[in-house]
Amino acid sequence: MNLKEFSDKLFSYDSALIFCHNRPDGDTLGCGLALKAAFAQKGKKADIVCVSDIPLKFGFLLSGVRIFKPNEIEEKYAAHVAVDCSAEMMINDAYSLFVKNTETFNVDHHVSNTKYAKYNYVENTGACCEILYGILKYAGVMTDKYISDCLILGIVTDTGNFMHGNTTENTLSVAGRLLASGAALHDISYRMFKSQPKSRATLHSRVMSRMKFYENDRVALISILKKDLEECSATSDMTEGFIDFPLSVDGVEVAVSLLENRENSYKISLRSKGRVNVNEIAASFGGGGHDLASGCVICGFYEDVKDKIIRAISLSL
Ligand SMILES: [Mn+2]
Repeated sequence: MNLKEFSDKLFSYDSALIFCHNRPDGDTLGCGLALKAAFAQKGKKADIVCVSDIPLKFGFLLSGVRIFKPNEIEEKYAAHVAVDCSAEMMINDAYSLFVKNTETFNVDHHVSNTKYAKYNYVENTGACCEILYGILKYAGVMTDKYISDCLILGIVTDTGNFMHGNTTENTLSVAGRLLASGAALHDISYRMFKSQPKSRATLHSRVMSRMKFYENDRVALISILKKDLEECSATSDMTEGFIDFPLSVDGVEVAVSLLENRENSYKISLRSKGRVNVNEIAASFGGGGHDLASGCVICGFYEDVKDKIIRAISLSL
């Protein structure tokens, strides 16, 4: 199915329930909010569901939009659409709701996508919002200021403000067209990259002061434990972007972040400068993502989890 066919099919339905991934980022939310607004523009109904709470920093774009939890969904929607979700596990507990409808759509930019829907559109772009821009264009949706803001949010966050290697000519071309239609690029970049609450700054300095190096300083590891969050009055969503700091260290090839999400369960994030394919490493633990940025969950005691992931990385160095 090409992009136009996917767009035609998606917009042939009168209502949609949009699924954003757990621990939502700017890309999944940007896609979700833009698609909901696009449906509204066509006189159709769409709602957004997400298992996680929405980080405060995205509040400025919600403008009264309610993001539902799976158990709050009572209505039936003609189609179910997952945005920026590479696998069933990213929709998490909402997956059982997702598959209650036979008309399921999956639009994503992760190479590891498991094509879990009836209609799948996966393309290796910088942000899923880049793909969504094309879908909305084919559907004849006008990219007004609000939709442009939503889409540029996903693009700036997933490309690290156009600094990651996933920034392509298409990324900049879509971003340019969004700017032309009113996207507040500077304001949104500033909110995402140049401002933070005190609790995050406190957590950041604490976590970075304990950074550890392995494999002749080619691997840098940070850990965020439950008690760190509690003692800094911070929430786990605030750790987004932390991994950029260990990766920035000269000589480091792979950065690892261990986030304690439950007792004896750690959410692992991996970033590579290019030599190591961290998608393969994450996949060996049942996770996935991109070659340069991926993640997985490993259960066990902290020291065991740390040893397992460091050993897996050392085999790829
Ligand atoms: Mn994304």
